[in-house]
Amino acid sequence: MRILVLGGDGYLGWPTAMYFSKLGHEVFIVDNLSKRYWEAQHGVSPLMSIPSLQKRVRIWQEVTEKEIKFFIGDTTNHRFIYGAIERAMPDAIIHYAEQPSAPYSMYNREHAVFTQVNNIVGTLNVLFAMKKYVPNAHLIKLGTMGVYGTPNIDIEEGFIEIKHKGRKDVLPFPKRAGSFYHLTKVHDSNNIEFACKVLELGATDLHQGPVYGIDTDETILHSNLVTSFHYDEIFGTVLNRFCVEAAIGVPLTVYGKGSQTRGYLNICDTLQCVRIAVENPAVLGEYRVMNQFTEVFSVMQLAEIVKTAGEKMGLKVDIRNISNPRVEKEEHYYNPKNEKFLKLGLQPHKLSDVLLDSMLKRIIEAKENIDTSIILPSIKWKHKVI
Ligand code: USQ
Repeated sequence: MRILVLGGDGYLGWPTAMYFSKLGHEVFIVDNLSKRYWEAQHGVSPLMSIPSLQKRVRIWQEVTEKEIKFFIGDTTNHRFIYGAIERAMPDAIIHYAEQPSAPYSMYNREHAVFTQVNNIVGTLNVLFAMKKYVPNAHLIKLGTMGVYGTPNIDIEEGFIEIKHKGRKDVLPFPKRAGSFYHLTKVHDSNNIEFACKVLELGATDLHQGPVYGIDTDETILHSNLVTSFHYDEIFGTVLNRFCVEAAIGVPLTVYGKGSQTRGYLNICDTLQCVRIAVENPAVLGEYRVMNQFTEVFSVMQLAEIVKTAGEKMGLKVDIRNISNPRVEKEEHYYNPKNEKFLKLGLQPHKLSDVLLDSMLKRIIEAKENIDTSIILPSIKWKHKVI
């Protein structure tokens, strides 16, 4: 198949591009390299430095003899994305090309507005470009479990049957996102569902939980094929941060009570889920939602797991409850469903000591790169209006 990965320079996009290339598909990347700019803007950088996209693609070709083509440009520029899609003529478009950080979107007014315009306008342009050049292609859009919030009922996969005053209907599951970033995914979902109906496109909206992990089968083929692993307060997801904190002897930063609960998954399972979605496409006119996570943990449970794994390796690991910079429920019911991927054959990589051992070892090897000043949270949800 011809596969276009939007956001193919990022933490998940780059491993996805290599994964599909290795499977024998013809892979194209679109990226505007803005993640590298946002990092510079806030003085943070990934644990392992990332070569230019040009160099990564060249090394990939040297190692595997497979070519990944790329277009540098911005999805919010409709002329650019129309041109890229016309040239790539993809059968499937895997869309990660959004500002992915909740704290970034909560930094100030300008970051909130930027995140919403960037994510929502970019996705709209992709939908119209699909209709114009590849109306039969399948859009696989990376969304977030965070769109649902933490309701006091089970979380279904996108839709719920509601009975009201003697009548019933299947309606979108109520959304209650927890940041201006998470809200972009709510708005994207509404736009995509509507576009599927009126433009007769086929799309799968993947509501993904926080991802953890450093390596995939492809990133380990060469030191320069590593992905953009963050541990800072802006781009680092919680388990990745805890592993870095454990490796350098900084107390694990549990926000608030730590009973906040989410559905997590290994980076290798992101690739597996996206492949399953590509191989089982939505039909034209269909908007489909699949919840993408494998295991549910509270933040404190994650901290305890990292502490146990770290101590087995001789590290001294402390857990510290720090004042929660976010506005989020700390004690809540959480029972999300993830049956669709399991039914389609997902084989989860569960969080085990083996994985944490290898992650911790990898982090310890790169220890001299760690900047301890970017770990503690400074971005507050309840900031002063600017
Ligand atoms: N947390 C801590 N300590 C930390 C960092 C985070 O206790 O040092 C807590 C947060 O308060 C939150 C939970 O851990 O309750 C998850 O936070 P996170 O930073 O790992 O995840 P989040 O900000 O929700 O965003 C990440 C990705 C985003 C994706 C989302 C999926 O950055 O792109 O959409 O996970 S979900 O969380 O299901 O919405």
